[in-house]
Amino acid sequence: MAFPGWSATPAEKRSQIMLKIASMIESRMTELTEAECLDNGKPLWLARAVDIPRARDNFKFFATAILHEANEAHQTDHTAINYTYYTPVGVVGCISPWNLPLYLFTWKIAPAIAAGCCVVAKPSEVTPMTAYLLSEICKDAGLPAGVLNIVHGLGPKVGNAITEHPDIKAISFTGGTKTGAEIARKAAPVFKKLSLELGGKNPNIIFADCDFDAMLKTTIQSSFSNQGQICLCGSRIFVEESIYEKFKSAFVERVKELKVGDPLLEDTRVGAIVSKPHFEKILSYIELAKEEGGTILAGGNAVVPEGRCSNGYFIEPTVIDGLPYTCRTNQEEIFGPVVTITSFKNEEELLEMANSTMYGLSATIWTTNLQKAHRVAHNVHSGIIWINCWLLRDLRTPFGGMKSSGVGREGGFEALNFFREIKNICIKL
Ligand code: TXE
Repeated sequence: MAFPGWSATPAEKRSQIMLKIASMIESRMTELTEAECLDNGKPLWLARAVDIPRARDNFKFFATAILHEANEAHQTDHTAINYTYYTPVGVVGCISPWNLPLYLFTWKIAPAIAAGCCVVAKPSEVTPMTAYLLSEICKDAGLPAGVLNIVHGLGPKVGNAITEHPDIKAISFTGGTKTGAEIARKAAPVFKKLSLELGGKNPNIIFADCDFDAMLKTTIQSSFSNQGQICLCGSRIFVEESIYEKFKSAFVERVKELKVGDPLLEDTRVGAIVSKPHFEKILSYIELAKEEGGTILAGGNAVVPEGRCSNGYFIEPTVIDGLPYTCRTNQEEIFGPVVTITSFKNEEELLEMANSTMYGLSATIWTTNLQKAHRVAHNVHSGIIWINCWLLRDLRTPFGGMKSSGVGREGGFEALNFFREIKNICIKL
């Protein structure tokens, strides 16, 4: 019942409610930040600087986007005029993961409700707290009942029910590639629209002519932010042969300085791994790397911090070299504070290695040579390329991956249009 009402609500009114939600996220920033930190194990400062502000901005961005749209028209010589007409697809499902809980949950919900859809949304069962708080905020902001329906529960049960429900016309999912494949299998026979943001095994490509200090600083972040539990982390670092030794020693030295421990402490750089099964999975990959012949240059072990977090799941930031690019450690998504470093002789060899995985989400390229930067960017099989930066986000840009990293793009009008049916209307002149 909520759907026709919400889809018929003028864009300006939808926008006002969404802006109210954004400002209420802002006013409950401290509470949301603490909830995210306690639920997920990420450092408090990170939730404060990134996760919750971004959740607020997701609402702001899509709330204002719908006030500035224009439809396309195509003139067919002198015989006809076509115009494009958009309608919301109806009730949609949004399923999100645990690594950036409120950030990714709202990244899906905001464009869906902005487009005029009603949403059945499921946060990860591992990190439900901020989704619960969001439901309070939406009520207080005056979002009509039934527009956003947050359902908590396990993936195979609740997530699957959302995927299979015949009245849910589109699914926007972020999570593991295996789960994405399962959702695609269920959704395909009934032709549901699908947006799948899946895993990554992203190359971080470092040429000898890069700005070394800037590269080193950002490479620490792109390797270990959020304990490496971001699908965009650059977990495979490729370094041009002539600076390999210099990079290796400078990087390892910086990595060893990163403080692992209580996420509530301001000087913690690496917080807790999200869950015991995930902690065990990451450690098993470190063991695998050793079996595959890798050398652990830094980290490699679980950490037991003193005090409050002594029974938590902490892993040292880990750097491994000496592995072939084809081995499992270098091909499978570990999704933890573990990176490998590999040297390359030339662009040809680099591209062979960088493009060798089943994933194609993002890549980072470090060079001061503009032509080389563009050439490599064009030849790396990834949906998102950062040159001399990492995770510099503009919410208008298409966000998503190639190959097994997903289907479709989020962000900007791509996201709004995913939640719409697009109709062409042709008028004979
Ligand atoms: O994610 P799942 P998991 C990767 C990462 C990680 C792996 C598995 O490599 O180790 O995925 O993580 C819901 N039908 N990423 O198992 O299961 C689930 O409840 C419908 C990458 O924790 O994919 C949760 O809400 N839904 C990633 C969501 O899917 C189902 C972020 C994601 O959980 C379902 C997280 C089903 N059958 C993990 N089964 C990224 N791309 O950022 C589970 N779910």
